[in-house]
Amino acid sequence: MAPEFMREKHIEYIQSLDKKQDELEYWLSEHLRMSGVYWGLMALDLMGARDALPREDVIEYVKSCQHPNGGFGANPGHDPHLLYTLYAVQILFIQGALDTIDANLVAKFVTSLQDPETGTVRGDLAGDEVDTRFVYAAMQCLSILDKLDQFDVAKSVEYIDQCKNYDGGYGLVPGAESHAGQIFTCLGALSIANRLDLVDKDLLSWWLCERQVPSGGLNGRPEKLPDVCYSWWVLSSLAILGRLDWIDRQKLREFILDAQDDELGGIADRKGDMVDVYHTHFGIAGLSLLGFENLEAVNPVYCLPERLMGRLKR
Ligand code: GRG
Repeated sequence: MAPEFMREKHIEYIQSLDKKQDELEYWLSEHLRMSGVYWGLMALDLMGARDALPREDVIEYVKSCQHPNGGFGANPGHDPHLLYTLYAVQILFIQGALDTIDANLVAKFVTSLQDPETGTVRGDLAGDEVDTRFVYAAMQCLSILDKLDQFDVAKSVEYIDQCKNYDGGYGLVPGAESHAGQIFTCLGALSIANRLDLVDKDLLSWWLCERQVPSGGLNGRPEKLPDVCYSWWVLSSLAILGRLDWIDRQKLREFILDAQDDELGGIADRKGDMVDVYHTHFGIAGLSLLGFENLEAVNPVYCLPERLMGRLKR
């Protein structure tokens, strides 16, 4: 039988993460700090413990990562990147502190990453890496800031449609293999654009529910190992398509609960592995989508608390 959900342990685990500055792991993950704050804050929020991190310190930290061009880096002094800009905006949104930044400046950074000819979006100004993750990140960011009108939504929707595969899924770029993470970002972007009509819903839902393996866990593509994080990438996609009941919810719940660490708290990719804040967040968000453990509801498109969605002007 799977263990109980270890709410108090998970809260303590997340609170402990910022106190490990004498450990190598803390510094090895320096380039991910902004993501860690978003994941930690979200997990706490869904557990109803949103005050477990000091609000003012969080806001001040996020603002200290902003570059004069409007974008945010993963840590103070790091180059700005679209993904950290999204996480920064999400954190400030959760904290009700969006009015402390210049939304137009952030939007200018984000829109400058879109290629007006192709609709592709780069992750940063220095590189030429394009990825469907970035289209989603740009659109969610601008949607929260109420600046989506500054972005060529139709052009990027056209690009996402080019990434659709014969199996109904979506990949990183046109012609790339379907992957659950990329499917989430494409469905998220299409949902923000109000263009879910372009999705082959039945075909894709079949592909998504076939991600459940006999252990109950979900993988990200055929023949791969299950991983707790796909309890988000796959499940949120099924939620967007209105097909959450196409998988065995109880078996997935047990798979997630089995991946908890009963000493340290936190959730790992699968049973017996080391926990981290990424899997802790996506495990809890997955349980929330499944409607278990008295968690706050999470919005499957924005990966933000559902109760705050009324603040969006969409
Ligand atoms: C606000 C929730 C949110 C997200 C922001 C960063 C991002 C936008 C989306 C990431 C989507 C994505 C591509 C997720 C997949 C991550 C992952 C586990 C990749 C692993 O890929 P492989 O090939 O692993 O290493 P598999 O499981 O296929 O063996």
